[in-house]
Amino acid sequence: MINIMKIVTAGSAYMDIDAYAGCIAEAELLRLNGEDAYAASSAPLNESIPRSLRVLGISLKEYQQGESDEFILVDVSKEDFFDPIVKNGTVVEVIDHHPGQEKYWQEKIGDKADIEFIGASCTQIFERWQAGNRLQEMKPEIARLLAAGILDNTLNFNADVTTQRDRNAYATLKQVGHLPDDFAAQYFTECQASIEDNFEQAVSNDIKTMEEAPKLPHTFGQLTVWDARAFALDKKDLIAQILNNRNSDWALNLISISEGRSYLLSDSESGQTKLKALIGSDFNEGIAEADRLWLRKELLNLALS
Ligand SMILES: [Mn+2]
Repeated sequence: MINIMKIVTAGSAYMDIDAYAGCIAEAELLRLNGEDAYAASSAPLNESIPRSLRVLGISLKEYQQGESDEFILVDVSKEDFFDPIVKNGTVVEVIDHHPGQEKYWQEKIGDKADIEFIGASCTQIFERWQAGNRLQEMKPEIARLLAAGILDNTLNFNADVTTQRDRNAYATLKQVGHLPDDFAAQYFTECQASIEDNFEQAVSNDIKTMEEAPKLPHTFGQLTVWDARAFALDKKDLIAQILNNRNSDWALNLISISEGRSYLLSDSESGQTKLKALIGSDFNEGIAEADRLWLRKELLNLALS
């Protein structure tokens, strides 16, 4: 008899909290439903998974190749981005909230492709627990992980991808996990501390080149923190040093979640000129305070329109 093991995994570059929590919670749900399953990844964890969420006993396991491994992908649907462990078996299910690969997977695995454009994969996984009537069996630690994944991927419900489904999922998870009212502040404050602990790496992890959009600075970083006001002043020289090393035409979008606004950082003349032309923000000592929260991808859409 062949032993089928289901392995829940995500992308290869790094794991954020949406992928991490989604994989762990999906594997737990499969086990409750009587299947052999575990969550595994060979990717590094990023700073969206602070220490308090790396709880002993509720985490990823090391992948061990079995005789018949089936893979379930969470938070990723582009095959090029899959964790390399997926090569050891067959993909039986894809749960993702990034558009682009819906048709491909629909043709390949039919209704086992669950690709929807909502705020977080953790919302999709939560809804599976809800639909299967398993919420009363959800450990508070799992609820806490899923809630953090939704907060992170929706930027505390500020991002344009946020849907009512994400809000509903969070509201229920808050009860299941006995989360305090200021859980968002606690979570993002802890993430901000881990960014500061490993600052250069955190900046380098999210730098994109905007070759397709000449109206934008060529090299464009993005960093998300809870409260960016003091952070921007404190870190702007270090940020300039890191970005200037890549290209003299640069900027960084510093998202301040508690204020619901962005600060644009640049000491580059072309970077400042381009951003002023695009959104009318004036730079003062290398910092422009935007009147709203911008995602870099929204600035890209604006520059291309
Ligand atoms: Mn995600």
